[in-house]
Parts: sequence; C-alpha cells; structure tokens
Amino acid sequence: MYTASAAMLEALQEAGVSFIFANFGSDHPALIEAIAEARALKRPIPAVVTCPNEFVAMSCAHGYAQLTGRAQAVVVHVDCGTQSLGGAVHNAAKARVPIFVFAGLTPFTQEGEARGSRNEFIHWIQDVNDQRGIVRQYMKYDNELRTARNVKQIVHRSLQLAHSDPKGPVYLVGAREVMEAESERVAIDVADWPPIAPTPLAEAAVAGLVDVIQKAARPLIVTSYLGRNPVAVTKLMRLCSRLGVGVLESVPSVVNFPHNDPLYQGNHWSHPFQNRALAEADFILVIDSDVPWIPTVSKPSEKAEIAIIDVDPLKQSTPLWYIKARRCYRADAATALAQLNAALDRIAIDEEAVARRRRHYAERHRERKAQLDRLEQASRGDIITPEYLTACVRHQVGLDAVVINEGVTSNHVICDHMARERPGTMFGIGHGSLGWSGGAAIGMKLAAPEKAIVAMSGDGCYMFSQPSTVHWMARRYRTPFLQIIFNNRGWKAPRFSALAVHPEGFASRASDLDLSFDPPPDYSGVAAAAGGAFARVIKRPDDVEAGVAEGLRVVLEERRSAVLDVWLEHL
Ligand SMILES: Cc1ncc(C[n+]2csc(CCOP(=O)(O)OP(=O)(O)O)c2C)c(N)n1
Ligand SMILES: [Mg+2]
Repeated sequence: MYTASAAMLEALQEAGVSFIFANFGSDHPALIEAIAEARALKRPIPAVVTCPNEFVAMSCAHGYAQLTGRAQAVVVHVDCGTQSLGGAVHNAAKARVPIFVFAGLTPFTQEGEARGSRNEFIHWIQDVNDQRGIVRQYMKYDNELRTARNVKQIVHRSLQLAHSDPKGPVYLVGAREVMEAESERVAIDVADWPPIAPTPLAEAAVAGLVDVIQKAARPLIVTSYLGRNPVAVTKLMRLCSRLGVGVLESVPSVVNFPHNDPLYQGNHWSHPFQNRALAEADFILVIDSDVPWIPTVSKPSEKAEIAIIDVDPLKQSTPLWYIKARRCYRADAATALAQLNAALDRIAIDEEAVARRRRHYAERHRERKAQLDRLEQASRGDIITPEYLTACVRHQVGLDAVVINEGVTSNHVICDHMARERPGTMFGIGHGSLGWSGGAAIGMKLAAPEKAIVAMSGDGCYMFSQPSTVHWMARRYRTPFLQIIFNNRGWKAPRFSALAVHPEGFASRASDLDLSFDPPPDYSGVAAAAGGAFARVIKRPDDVEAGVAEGLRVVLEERRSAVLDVWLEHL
C-alpha cells in the first residue's frame, strides 16, 4: 500500500533526514502503518525516536540541527501536540534552526466516507478552526497536505525553505483521510530542491568595507552567531588577524572566535554597565547578531561608524529593531568574509597601523584573561562560585566536548570560563524559552555519538527541560550526557530584572520574592529514577573537581548519563 504517509516517509528519507522525533496520536494510523510496513519490507526510513513530551522532541531536533545544520522531523498530535511543542517553537524560530514539523488534522468526514473517517469521540473535540494559526507566526512556512499526489513535492519544498536563509522551522498538517489516501509514487531528484545559494556582498560594498576598516584606529567586529557556520570563524580569524580588528561577542549562542586569540575582547550580555571595547571603537561591523548591544546600558560612541552584514539585516520579524548602521548589507557571513579576505590580497596594507591595533587589543585581552584567572581561582570559603565550578568543568572535559550553556545568570560565566577555542564546541541560548538544554543534549548526542556532550544549566532550566522525559530517552536511545546543574535554589534572573528597574523599591527589601525553590527537589534523583542516571549532589568546593571527573567517566565509560547537582550560593 503506497499512502500519503508512505510518501512523506520516502521524501524525508531521500532528503537525508535521519530521525523522526515522534509523539503519536489518533491522527497517525496511516503513518504508524507506513512505518511498520517499511520496517517489515526492509525499506529504509528515518529512525523513529519516541518522545514522551513534545517540547523535548522539538528541542532534540533543535540540538541535532545546531550540530549538523540539517533539519530533522518532529511528528506531533493535532492541535494538542502542536500546543505542547510550546516554547520550543519560539526557540527554533528565534535561533533560525531548520526543523520539519508535521501534525495530523482530525478527520473531516464522519460517516465513513473515506478510510480514516471519524471513529473516536476525540475527533470532534480536536476539530479546531485554525490549527496552523497556533504556530504560524514562528514558522517560515506552513501548509496543509490536501492530496496524496503531491506530498513529496510539498515535503521537499518545506525542507528547501527550512534550509534557506534565514533558516527556520516549517509546519505541515494533513488530515487523517488524506494521510491514508493511496496514490502513485512520484519520482524526485533531491538535487532539484536545493536551498537558496549563500548571498555574497556587492563588489562596491567589499571595497568600501576594506577601506573603512583600514582607516579606523579601533575597528571592532560584534557578533552573536556567525559561528553557526564554523567556516565563517576561520574566515573571521583571517580577516581580523590581517587587519588587527578586535572581536566582541554580544550574547553569543555559539563559538564565534577562539577565546585564546589576542584579538578576542570578551562577551557582553545583560551586564548593567558600558562595554569598554564597544565605547572605544571608531568603526563597528556587526555580523550576525540580533542584539549587538543594549542602548540603555551599553552602546557605541556617537562618533563610531556602524555597518551590518546579516542574511536579514533589518530583522524583519522583530517589530522594534534599529541600530543606526550607515552601511547595511544582506549577505551570508562566510561568503562576505571570504570576499573581504580576497580583497585584502589585492591591496596595500598599512602594516604599522595593523601592528598598533593588534598591540592595543592584545593588551586588553591580557587584562581580561588575568581578571578571569583571578575570579576562578578558589571558592569563597565553603561556597562554590559559578566561576570555580565552570573552571573545574573546563579542566575535565577537554577542547572537543560539546558544551550546552543554559546557565541563565551564569550564561556569561560559563561562556567566559569554558573559554572555548574551537567552533562548534559550545551552544548557548540565542532564544528565549527555557528548557532547551535537555532535549538538545539528546539531539546533539544522536548527531555526534563520538563526542562528549556536557549540559550546564540553571536549576530552573533543568526543571523546564522535563528531566523525567529527557533521562528516560537518554537511556532508551543510548545518548548519555553529563548534566551539571547550577543550583542556586530558584530563579535568580527575575530578581535581577526586578531590581534593575526598582533598585530601591519594596522588592529590594522583601525577604521573599516567590522565586525560590526551597526545599529543592532531588534533581539528580529524578534522573536516576527516570533513566538510571548517575546521581550526585555536590555542596563543597573540594568535591567539585573529583565529582566532575567521576561524572564524565561514567558518561564515557559506562555510557550512562550523569547528573551533578552542584549547590551554589542561595539566589
Ligand atoms: C519558558 C520560560 N518561562 C519563563 C521564563 C522567564 N525566566 C527567565 S530566566 C528565569 C529563571 C531561570 O532559572 P534558573 O535556570 O535557575 O537560572 P538562574 O536565574 O537561577 O540563574 C525565568 C523563569 C523564560 N525565559 N522561559
Ligand atoms: Mg537558579
């Protein structure tokens, strides 16, 4: 039997999708049947990963795509499963992550007019006016499969759009009768469905940018996620080294530049003070950043000239957004940087000016490094500081481990003290809905089984991540990872937000802001119960280094997850 569901599986398989993260329901008999048939007949289809929670399913696909750049499939149940995707949809959209999402639609016939017609009470309850509307503002593309005859074309078109810049999730729905319908097989050549080719800079823009960088005394590049494409990092290093340009990361969600390069000038988040490198720059090139600075607290000098290169330089889907860039270019970062580097080979470079800029930035880099070394030295008495904890993790995990950073008020600490040097070895939140780290760890481990995956998250994020689902999956699908919980007994960030606006208000004097988790759950015990994870609570500084080493050993040698619940100062 060759149904629309079989065609969808075939299209996903030929597009190179490896996994379907699935949460099934009464809308999926045809799909379940098609999967069983393919397996029985030894027809290759993507591997199905059972996800007891949809947010986790979407986060798995998110993590997989972050490491590989390739969309995976998420299958959910009608409107209900679509709503349960929850904030993970926002995350994929905001982080521009390609994901293919399919949800069934309740049957549209009720008297047996077609196979799949209504036969359960729930089919009336789940009949809603606009299921696609639930997620439309986050999806790059949404459509309904209306006939079995063009399912493959629509799946390939969806993936083509998901993988084209600016990338993002796509959403298809199909009613039960349509997904059951039979049709002729359509032959597709995937080579006919490529993503849009990367956009280059116009030649005049290349010449103009090279000129303005050369004339600047303190040229600075600000980026947040140029390193989503590791090739762009190498090209950025070449450009910066050749011209003596500093690099400042703003809210980095990936490794954009090696932290040990003397031109690296640190990373700025919601720190409530002016960033020095930003203030001193006389030319700033923003490449791939949604929030290059926060004008109420930290911004460039009025005299600085600003340029931006981005695949979406005006951030069309963000209603309030502007940065006063006089040069504004829609281009792919790696392509644009390659063009700039090529232009440098054709012109005379003022080597003295380059040496001056390099000296300045190298000096600032040394100051910063010395400051970080001081911060991570020891704990304060019996207190484990986030800096000390992160340094212990860094000592143990090595340069190739993939670090997932969902540390919230410790985001910048994790970024600073993990001090990653290689592209693709750290991913942070470039999105706003917490809990991504758990599912992302599983997705990344599926994408790179040979790599050590280390998730570092706040205690609040750990709870948001659905740890019972995550750790059940980690055992079931053999995707062990090391989880380190920055346990400050609650949500510190909302306190920070409240006091930043009301520094002297009642909240500043109140003893309870409804943000604490006292008494906290047994976080690592949850993972042990759900998936047999190695569980340890660490409360003393002297136990951190050995605890991390043991956790990592368990993950790598015993191939089971380890959850370290590390107690920091109370929020
Ligand atoms: C889904 C979701 N709910 C709520 C928030 C608001 N929020 C932002 S940070 C935060 C606290 C996070 O707690 P934790 O992980 O413990 O980090 P900490 O603030 O303690 O560093 C909350 C609730 C959010 N961003 N996303
Ligand atoms: Mg916390």
